[in-house]
Amino acid sequence: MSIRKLVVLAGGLGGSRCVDALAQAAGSEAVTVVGNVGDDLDFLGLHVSPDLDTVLYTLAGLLDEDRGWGVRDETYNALQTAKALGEETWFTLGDRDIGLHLARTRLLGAGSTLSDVMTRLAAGLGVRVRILPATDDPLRTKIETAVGELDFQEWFVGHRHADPVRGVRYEGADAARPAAGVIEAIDEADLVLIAPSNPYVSVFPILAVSGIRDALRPKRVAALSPLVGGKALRGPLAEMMTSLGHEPSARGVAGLYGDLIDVFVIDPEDEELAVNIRGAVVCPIVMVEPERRAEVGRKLLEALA
Ligand code: FO1
Repeated sequence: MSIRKLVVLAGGLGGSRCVDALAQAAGSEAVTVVGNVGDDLDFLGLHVSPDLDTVLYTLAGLLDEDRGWGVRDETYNALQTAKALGEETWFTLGDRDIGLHLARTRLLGAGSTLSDVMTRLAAGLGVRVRILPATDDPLRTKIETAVGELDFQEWFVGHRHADPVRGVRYEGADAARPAAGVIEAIDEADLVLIAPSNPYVSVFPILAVSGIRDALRPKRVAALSPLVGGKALRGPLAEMMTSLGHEPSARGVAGLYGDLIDVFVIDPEDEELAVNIRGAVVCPIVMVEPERRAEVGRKLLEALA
């Protein structure tokens, strides 16, 4: 089967690297991203969409690859001024990044939807992959911990994701509708790929939007394991799985997706788990170095075709 149109459900750094790999292998026009907005926040009066922006900056070649978020070669003059004026600065926004948030916040205030804004920002940065938020409606991930329920970024950045997670909730999901174009893109796709992102805080907030899970049912859906050798390349997934009572392994993640997926791609390092995973495909999935991504993307498409 040839894969001409692909939808990627993506959040965070793992998601953006995967989108980059597939766009290099299949061509930018072949790929539509349906991105997580559960970790969006309003900070210093600006609307920040970290997961969508990580995808955008990665594809534009602007991402700070070492840090995994924000723009490389940043400066922080605006934030320092805000700090000197007594404003909150626990969430680090660089000057260039702030420029993007200023544009987004103004456009949203003038009545544009987040999906319209993302189309405009992508065009402005020369990105040809279509980046859609899962929803234009408010949806926020909430993390339940021993110290109470925290907003996602309060837990992730403010508390350095140190508090063990007791539960995760997607506030607003019941009322949230898919953004314009999301269901159509899924309907037209030859394959829907769930990126190697954290299921709880990147993928489930997308699937929580009414209509998206149902749209996936007739499709061929493949997921890439976000854990290799039981460890996430970045982020707290393994710890979250343990604290939520699941085995922190590729097999554990496949179990979380259950019969939503037809194929589960694991890294050769986890080959011995394949016999116990329904629809397991073994293929290299580590795509940290930008120069290796085209090859990883090509092998992945070959394995999934
Ligand atoms: N992550 C941090 O660990 N500390 C930060 O101060 C921080 C700021 C930030 C600003 C813009 C942006 O797009 C991302 C930012 N991130 C920061 C990353 C972000 O919290 C996470 O990448 C995601 O939300 C989790 O996928």
